[in-house]
Amino acid sequence: VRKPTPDDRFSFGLWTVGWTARDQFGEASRPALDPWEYATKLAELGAWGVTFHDDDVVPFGSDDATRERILSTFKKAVDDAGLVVEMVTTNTFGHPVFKDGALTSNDRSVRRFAMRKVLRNVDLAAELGAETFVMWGGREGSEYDGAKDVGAALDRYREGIDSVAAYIKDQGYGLKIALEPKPNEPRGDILLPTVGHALGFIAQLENGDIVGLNPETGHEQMAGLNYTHGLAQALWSGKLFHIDLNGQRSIKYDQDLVFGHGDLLSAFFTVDLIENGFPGAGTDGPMYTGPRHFDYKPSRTEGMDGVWESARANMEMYLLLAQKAKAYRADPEVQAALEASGVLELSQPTLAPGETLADLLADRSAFEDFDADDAAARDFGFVRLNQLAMAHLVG
Ligand code: 3MF
Ligand code: MG
Ligand code: MG
Ligand code: MG
Repeated sequence: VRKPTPDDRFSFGLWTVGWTARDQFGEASRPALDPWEYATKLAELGAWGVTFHDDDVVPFGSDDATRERILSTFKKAVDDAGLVVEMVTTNTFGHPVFKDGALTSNDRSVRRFAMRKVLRNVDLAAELGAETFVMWGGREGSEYDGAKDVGAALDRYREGIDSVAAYIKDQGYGLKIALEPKPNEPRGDILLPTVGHALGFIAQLENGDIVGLNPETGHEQMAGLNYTHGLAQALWSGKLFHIDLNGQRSIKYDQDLVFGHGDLLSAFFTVDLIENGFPGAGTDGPMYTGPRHFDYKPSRTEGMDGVWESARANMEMYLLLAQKAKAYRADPEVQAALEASGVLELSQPTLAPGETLADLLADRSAFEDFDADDAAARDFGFVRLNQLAMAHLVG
């Protein structure tokens, strides 16, 4: 497969390659480089963009002068490397002050501090020309059902997100907010655990027009859900603003494997959706137009060579799958199988153009004379269709 280029719009969180592999059970297994060193190396590998949490670049609690100095070094390195900062996010989970949450902490002073930390970072995102402001509420949640008034927490979450969105509008920034759902880890239960919960929440916002989603592969899969379906519903809702691609193998801790190194078949259909759109609508239908962003962790077993190799692997996996998904859609046998299986028929409205419910009620062929047993005898041919996908994938 060809080498990635900036036209592919691959981007990486600095915290991905920058993870020194300290975990719950052990110390770091790799050195920490300066943030700009990661950025420069990612550009060499063919990435187009980088993303970061405030604290990934400027250590928590730095004074203003230090912050300015670090940020100007960072900006220069990013510019020199020809990289785009497409997304900025705020760390509202690392410092112990956020141990019971940020925007939904039971402690009001913490909520006010969190709001200030986020707003300051919105200014930075706008200054750097980012398009998306991701908000992952990692500590918004609880371990004990009695420890959180979920109704009040959702009120405060709504207050927080609506305030940030209002600020973006008031300042005239061209930013959109993307909420990132996750079911658990680090909290026992995190608020807005899945794409569906987050979509329901966004519908309750006053400034929900600039609030959408940043679904992560592994997060949906940790909830036992189908990531591609989650992306599809977000896309259908006009809310797929950003994506965190990675790999997860079943319901367990957040593995953050290389994209495609988890559920490969699911990754194939993820890329098929992103690159080719809904089968019945194709590129005329809703399309994801944002960056191909990776949020993964180089495994703790890897040294720095392995870090760069794993970064490269994410992009290679995506390009390989994109190539295969294109061939899959272009294959006449696949098109015939899609036709035969009714996948394309599903795009046809159930009522005919101009047909009213009264017409349907009067249509005896739809009910009174409908032969349910005959219709039940249909063979949808989904297994054959899936086997064609498999053959393209592994062939
Ligand atoms: C945790 C995550 C986060 C978010 C990030 C927001 C540290 O599981 O996925 O990464 O992606 O905070 O962009
Ligand atoms: Mg993850
Ligand atoms: Mg994650
Ligand atoms: Mg993520």
